[in-house]
Amino acid sequence: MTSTENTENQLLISKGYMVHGIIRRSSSFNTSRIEHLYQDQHTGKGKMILHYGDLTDSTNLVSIISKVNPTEIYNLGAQSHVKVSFDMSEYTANVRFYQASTSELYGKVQEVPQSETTPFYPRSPYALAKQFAYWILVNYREAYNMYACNGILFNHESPRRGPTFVTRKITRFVARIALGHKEVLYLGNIYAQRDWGHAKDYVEGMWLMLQQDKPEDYVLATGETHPVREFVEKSFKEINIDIKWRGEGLDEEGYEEKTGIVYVKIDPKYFRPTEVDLLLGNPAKAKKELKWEIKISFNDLVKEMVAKDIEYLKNNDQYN
Ligand code: GDR
Repeated sequence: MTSTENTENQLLISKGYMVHGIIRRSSSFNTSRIEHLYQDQHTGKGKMILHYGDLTDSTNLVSIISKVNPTEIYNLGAQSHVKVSFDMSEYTANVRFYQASTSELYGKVQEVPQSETTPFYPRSPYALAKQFAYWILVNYREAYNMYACNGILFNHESPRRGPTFVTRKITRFVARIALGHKEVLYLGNIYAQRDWGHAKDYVEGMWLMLQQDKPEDYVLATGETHPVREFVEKSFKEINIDIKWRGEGLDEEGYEEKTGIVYVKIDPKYFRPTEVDLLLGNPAKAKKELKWEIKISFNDLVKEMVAKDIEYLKNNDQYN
């Protein structure tokens, strides 16, 4: 479950949709981040139903789709077996399909800023699988005249981001420091640059894509890029620590000047064999055609993520 999936459900519910989600079976509970959405069912306000399923199980997917008969499908799964969803010909004429494509498709820098016309150069197995999904969607749109869109979304974050992604890893750590823990944060490539936006803005764009007269592919991005290092600095600023970096290159460490406490170290374990060095998107098409606008700035995103992590940590013993 991703931060977007979560925020998208909330947006759709607020627009009056009945949302059906697919979750994988697991031996432990893993729905804490959406509990507030579906628990309401018992009070009559429920607008979300979860079905057990898996994107790799086509029979199960076909059965859920037949039962639910949705008007819009948002495929945010990482293992994208888009094709399966199209194996029902009479149904495909009506459904509107959103495919979560990604700025990872741009991979090795070919052009900056990156737009809908920039060539792809995927640099990870994840991005390669996404490239397949991107093109199969275009192919089905052209072959069967389906209403299907690729949203090429640049990084979008929120306090619900999984803790292993770099933004949340940083803000959780900063919250721990704020509350007096003495620890070191280990990071990989702090020079990688990302075009980071707030998931709340991006889900609005995803929805807008499915409300147009004609299905097309759109880049959603802020048009600003920041190195990971800046995300670290800004997050520490939120708790009034002015990180100064020492050392050169990737072995550098951050420390708090007055006391000399080391907060950040580089661990090559987090380096990727092939890195995506620079992502900077050009959202001009979405702005013009969808009238999509970014409402939450980079600074406000950092502020919200740090504040929420401090709040979570204060209120949740298990989180320690
Ligand atoms: P990304 O997100 O790979 O851009 O994909 P992530 O937050 O994992 O990495 C961003 C950049 O930070 C660098 N980095 C680290 N990353 C992690 N996870 N942990 C670290 O300790 C660390 N140190 C430095 C990375 O090398 C990278 O350059 C996200 C995912 O949500 C994808 O699914 C989605 O498609 C894209 O965003 C858009």
